[in-house]
Amino acid sequence: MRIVSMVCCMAFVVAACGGGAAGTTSTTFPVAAATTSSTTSSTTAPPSSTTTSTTTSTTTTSTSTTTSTTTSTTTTTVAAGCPAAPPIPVGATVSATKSVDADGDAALDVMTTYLVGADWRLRVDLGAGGSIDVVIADVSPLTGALALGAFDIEGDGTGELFVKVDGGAYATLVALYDVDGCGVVPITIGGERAVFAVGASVSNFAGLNCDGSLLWTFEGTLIEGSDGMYEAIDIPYTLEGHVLTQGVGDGAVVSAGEIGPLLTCGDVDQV
Ligand SMILES: [Ca+2]
Ligand SMILES: [Ca+2]
Repeated sequence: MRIVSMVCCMAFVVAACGGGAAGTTSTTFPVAAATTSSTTSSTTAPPSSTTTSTTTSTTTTSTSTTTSTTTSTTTTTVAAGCPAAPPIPVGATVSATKSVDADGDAALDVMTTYLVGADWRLRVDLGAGGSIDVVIADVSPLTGALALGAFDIEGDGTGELFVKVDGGAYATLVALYDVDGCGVVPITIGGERAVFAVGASVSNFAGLNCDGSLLWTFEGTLIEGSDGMYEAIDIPYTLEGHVLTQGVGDGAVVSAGEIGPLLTCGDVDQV
């Protein structure tokens, strides 16, 4: 019975990223080698021709080494991240900021939801450099959008992004997103954006659990005349790429005391 007792002890290991430039120390060696070689040969050659050839050789070698080092450093920087998006506009309203690893490179990224004009936007500033900034479709103007955090649902190393996008009388609606290259895409079920209810009232409850390989929804309805018992069902979903596929559910009758936390996916915020 997964509803009651799912306690995920997830070791969310974020490796420290030791940044460091490589390949710069070799710059001086070709120059030194060329100079030494030229000097040696000039010792045995006639003085007049030695002076001319040594000068030419040293100048040529030095120019060539400098050019090649500069080109290599520039290429590495571009390949490591994504293009920089424009900064969050002055006057925008930031609703939440979370540290996540959305692209799975072990460098922490910053996930932000904010309102500018009439648009709620989701922004990811990547630890490797660059940023992604997209409009979130179908956000309730009553609740706005709220970044809740990220969890690696299927265990492939990338964190899926949890965002509150709507809310009703007892439940909050949570949508899921994936970083895909230098973009962010909604996770879908049956071709539609995946949105899940999380919340509880006296007569109903609904929530989400993650176990490191599957996403589980659970929900229950009070059985009338049962003295506080609920008819409940758990449903597993597998995530492949950006698509969730529903598995076979499992029903049970539970008491109110047996209902666990309503959102248990690592350190993703309760709603
Ligand atoms: Ca990252
Ligand atoms: Ca993942």
